[in-house]
Amino acid sequence: MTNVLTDSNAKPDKLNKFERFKAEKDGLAVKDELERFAEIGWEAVDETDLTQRLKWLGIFFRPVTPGKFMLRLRTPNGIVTSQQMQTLAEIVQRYGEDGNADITTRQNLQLRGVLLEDIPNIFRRLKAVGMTSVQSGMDNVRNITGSPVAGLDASELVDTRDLVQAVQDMITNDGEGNAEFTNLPRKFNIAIEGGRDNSVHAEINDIAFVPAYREGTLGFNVLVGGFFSAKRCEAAVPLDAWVEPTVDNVVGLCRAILEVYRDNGLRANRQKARLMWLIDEWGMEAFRAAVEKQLGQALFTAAAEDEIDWDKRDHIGIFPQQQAGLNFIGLHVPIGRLYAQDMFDLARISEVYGSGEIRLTVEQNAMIPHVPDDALEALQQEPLLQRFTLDPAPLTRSLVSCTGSQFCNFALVETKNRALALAQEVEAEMELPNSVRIHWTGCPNSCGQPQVADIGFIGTKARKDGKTVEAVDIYMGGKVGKDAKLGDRVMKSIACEDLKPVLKQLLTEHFEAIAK
Ligand code: SRM
Ligand code: SF4
Repeated sequence: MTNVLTDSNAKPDKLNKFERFKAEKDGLAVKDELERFAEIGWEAVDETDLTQRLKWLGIFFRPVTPGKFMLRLRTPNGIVTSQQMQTLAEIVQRYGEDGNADITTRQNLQLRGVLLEDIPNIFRRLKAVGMTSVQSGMDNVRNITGSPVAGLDASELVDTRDLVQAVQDMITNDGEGNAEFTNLPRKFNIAIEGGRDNSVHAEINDIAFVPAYREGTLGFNVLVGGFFSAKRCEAAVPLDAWVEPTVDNVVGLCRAILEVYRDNGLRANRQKARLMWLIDEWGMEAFRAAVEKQLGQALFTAAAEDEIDWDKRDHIGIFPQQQAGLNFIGLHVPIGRLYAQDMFDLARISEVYGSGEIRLTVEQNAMIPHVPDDALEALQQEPLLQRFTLDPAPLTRSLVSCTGSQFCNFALVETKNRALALAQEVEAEMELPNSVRIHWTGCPNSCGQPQVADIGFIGTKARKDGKTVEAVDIYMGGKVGKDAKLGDRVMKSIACEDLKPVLKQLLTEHFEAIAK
């Protein structure tokens, strides 16, 4: 059943404005109007279609750069072929200085500078290379993350690639758009981890599958309800369920949970519409029972322990694969920003040295898999690897940043450029024995995941010398990998212009940094 609002909060007079415009016209409906929009130009498009419904197709109007749109793709499990990367490079190249792409914290790509008049042609080109941007924004399931070394890592437990693709295909109707799941109460995140190091940050997803043995059989324990929002951040909690790692089981459970959420999720207050709020209201037992009912069968109870027992790896550098003689190469992409030439180079390098495949990570980096031992030396001489290095300095190495004020109208501060400049300045002045994971996010929406970082910065505003200045709240204590834990706020409203000495002190006190 589609778009049925059954919760007590969903009486028409109580619906929030997003629910009202969705009820008037489904977001996906703009798919049939793209040619017309392209003809009339963005200024003439109905405001709700322009600023909201187009996001159902991944097309984001940017108030900061009106007329230059952001296009958010879907890259299931963070896998992109060289042909796809080449096509994306050609698309952004057309936009000159406005054109670029960001690797996102969901192992995904967003293109910048896109003109609405070009969208029909861009969509034809994406389809020709097997890509889609459908349902990547607003009240939809976002890019589904999976282990970035799936099928490569000798120590992997489950290869997540087919599972992630199958879940995406179910949700998006093979990329064509699926009206069954285009009116969720809010955004929704799914992650499938196949390794021991929790490389997808399972705990911050609405549904997470983590490897676990039950009575000697390998499968997944299932966590639900993890999310970040401006008002509340929660790690996912056990559903007390275990599934076999097959497409039918994983897709079936995702479908059942999504249907329960779609039909019962809270729709009155948009700040309380994520899955965890429904779980809170019902209690886990009732939620689990509803999922079982929707599934039409009982769930296995969870395995006592999961198999996440390693520290998180960042996959930067050269690593032997499970296939003898082959390696995966993790490139550090500073703050995840790619320009057209970088994308052409990645496509070419992956073909010349690898198998024509590129992987993306939630740390906003790229990987080239399937590089034979005897190609390693030549690959390391490539000019791109002088910038996307295999051995970055300890702060830039683990730096993650959301979009910030350059393109995002929610932003309270500039993030990406500032993050990189500060990390490089501090690295020039201090010795650090280990990499320190610093995450920047431009506002409390937390797209840059500051709560999972060793040191997280959340953009805010502060008063200094009678003026309003860009500032950050500082979070610390985020732990990733085994026993993942969210960090807490340790300082408030530090003006960005005063941040360097504060960061240096934190690095000295907590991370054994010493002055050079
Ligand atoms: Fe996000 C909204 C960027 C990952 C929580 N996020 C936005 C928007 C769409 C706001 C807007 O319209 O401008 C940002 C687009 C800016 C732009 O032009 O790029 C935006 N979010 C991003 C990205 C690009 C950050 C990045 O630089 O990597 C990430 C895209 C992921 C993707 O490929 O789909 C991104 N956002 C996240 C994450 C991290 C994650 O998923 O692991 C979170 C926290 C986890 C979560 O959702 O539970 C996140 N974004 C939000 C929220 C707060 C959600 C909430 O429940 O309140 C918003 C605001 C909203 O939805 O109302 C938001
Ligand atoms: Fe924009 Fe805020 Fe998300 Fe950064 S955290 S991308 S500033 S919404």
